[in-house]
Amino acid sequence: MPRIVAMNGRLVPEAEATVSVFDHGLLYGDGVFEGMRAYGGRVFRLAEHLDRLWHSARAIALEIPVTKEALARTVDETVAANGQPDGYVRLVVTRGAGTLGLDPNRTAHPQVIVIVDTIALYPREHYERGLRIVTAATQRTHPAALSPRIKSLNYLNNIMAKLEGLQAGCVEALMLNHKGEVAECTADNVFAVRRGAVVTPPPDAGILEGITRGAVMELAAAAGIDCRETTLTRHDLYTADEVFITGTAAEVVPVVEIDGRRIGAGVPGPVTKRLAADFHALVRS
Ligand code: PXG
Repeated sequence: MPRIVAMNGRLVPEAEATVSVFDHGLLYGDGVFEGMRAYGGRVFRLAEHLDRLWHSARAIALEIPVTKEALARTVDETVAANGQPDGYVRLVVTRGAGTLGLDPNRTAHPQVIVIVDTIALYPREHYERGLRIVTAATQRTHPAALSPRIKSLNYLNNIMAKLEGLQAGCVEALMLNHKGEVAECTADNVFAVRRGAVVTPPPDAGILEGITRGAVMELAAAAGIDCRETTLTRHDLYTADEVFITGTAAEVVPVVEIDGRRIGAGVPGPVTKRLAADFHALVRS
């Protein structure tokens, strides 16, 4: 069955879901996106994803030509049309087609696209045994160059780090900021557990404020686990009792080795397991 894609609110077969080669989303990565998940036909924290999409757009002075309410309805319609109650949902807003120069004022008609697809999950063993990751030499983009808080269509910074991870036989890579502090992974946020407390870098470390990250921080608080944003170095991760990463696609994944150092006991720890279980319960509630 061909996928159904929403192009500017209109549901069309994927073959008809096309954009112009003059679209600045293609030419310059000029646009924003969201990656979301549907569980049982409902998108997890849709309102938060829409808020983040609008903030990303605001930051690049892109006016999204629909209301949040209308886009939320289109998302629901697209999920339903694909008969995919548990799937991946991608929202994309491009700057629209224009001239071959950078000037965003010489573009028109931002394209608002909703794609529903199956979700590419990590193998089960990653959750059961934990991930090995490495630190990428590629630094996370300096916030003064391009804020990592913007989920823009230009993901080359993350892809450069992802390539390094893959070259080392890892599915994720740790990224440090321009100060050498822990920022995040290429498509996931990072947490450490030390002496029973959960810590994670603050937004000004140069990270995307993950929706999963926010949910896990709430779950920790609800479970009576101390959870704080704090600056972290690689040393803090190497010497942590537990490390885990969070993201829409990954959910909560234990990390048991970083740069060849075993983390804690080298197996998924109790706090990680508790928060992963609580997260599963939350998304399916
Ligand atoms: N950091 C970065 C740089 C991300 O891109 C996260 C953290 C986690 O945020 P959420 O809101 O998902 O908890 C992301 C999320 C994909 C894909 O297609 C990427 C993300 C999310 C979903 C799918 O690879 N990135």
